[in-house]
Amino acid sequence: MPAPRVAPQDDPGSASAFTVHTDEQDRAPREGRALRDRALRPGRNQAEREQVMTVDQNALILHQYDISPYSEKIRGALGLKGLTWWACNQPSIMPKPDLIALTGGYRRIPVLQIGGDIYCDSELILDEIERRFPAPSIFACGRATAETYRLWADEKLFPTVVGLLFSGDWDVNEAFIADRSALRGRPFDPEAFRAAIPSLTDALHRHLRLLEMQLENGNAFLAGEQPSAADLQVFHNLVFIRWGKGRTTALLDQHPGLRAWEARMRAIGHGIRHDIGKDDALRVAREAPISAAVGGARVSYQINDANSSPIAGRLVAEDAQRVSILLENPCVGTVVVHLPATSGRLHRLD
Ligand SMILES: N[C@@H](CCC(=O)N[C@@H](CS)C(=O)NCC(=O)O)C(=O)O
Repeated sequence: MPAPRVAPQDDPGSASAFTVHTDEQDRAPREGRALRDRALRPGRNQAEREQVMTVDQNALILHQYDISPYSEKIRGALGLKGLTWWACNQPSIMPKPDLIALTGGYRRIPVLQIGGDIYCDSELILDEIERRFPAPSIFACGRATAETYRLWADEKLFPTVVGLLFSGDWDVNEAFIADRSALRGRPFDPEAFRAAIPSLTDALHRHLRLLEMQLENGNAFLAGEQPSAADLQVFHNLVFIRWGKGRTTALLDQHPGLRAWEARMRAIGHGIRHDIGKDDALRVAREAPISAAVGGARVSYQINDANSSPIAGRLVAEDAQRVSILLENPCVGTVVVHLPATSGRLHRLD
């Protein structure tokens, strides 16, 4: 595993001054806006948010968008650890030239940038945040418990929520449908979701009932008295439901046993959020010191998504969890992209 890049804190050349700005085009639904507002520290106002902030090579820059459930998972982890971070808003559909410049081809959200290290995928991001900021641990629940919740949430709960929301409980346009169809390699079809509403509704109630039962033992959180990755793996799905137009929220509200847990999760917040523009995030990458040795084997990594282009560069490190590839391009200089080992295939070109 490559050592994290740590720029000397007292090196003035490693810091850049940026104006912190908010996303003026507020397209998030009302609940999304409320969620984002909760990310602000109590007492902070627009004027304070627009003050000139210093973003250095150690800054946590989360490439995200506000109504992205997987970004919400990471925002919760940042909150749980009480971290300060910068949100760099990216488009929710292709093209995403600035993100692709950083990742070499990975187009999903969230992506965490720390200087010139680029971490793709929420699981890899959780691991890296835990490694760099071990206390309080988000894995007090145990890694196996966290992974079990992740598998269940990603494979059962999330597809059910997507089906219900995109059956007409969320505004989508043709461009979004075309983008998600290309990503999946099969039609993203609101009509098919509509036809499945009865079975999706049954499934959602079953899933939510399981969560209620888990909380019936009196624990404040899913795996005990402390919030952990088990909660983070699930909670963003309920937040996603509440961003919808109301029909799926009405189903969620039939499970009052979840309300107190939702309130406890919301109270964790998102840490201390600032905003950073895309050009400034790219500049942070360009100015970052290069920590990995240049000159590993030439490789390309093909992400499993249907329409992703191969990520080509030099292999820096590889283990069961991640593949790290050194990339070079004029927009970002030299960066190391860390990809989940199980989300694609590595090809050696030499
Ligand atoms: N396995 C990925 C899934 C991430 C994901 O699918 N994110 C959604 C947004 S919440 C996405 O990227 N959708 C396509 C897009 O935004 O371009 C992770 O855990 O990070």
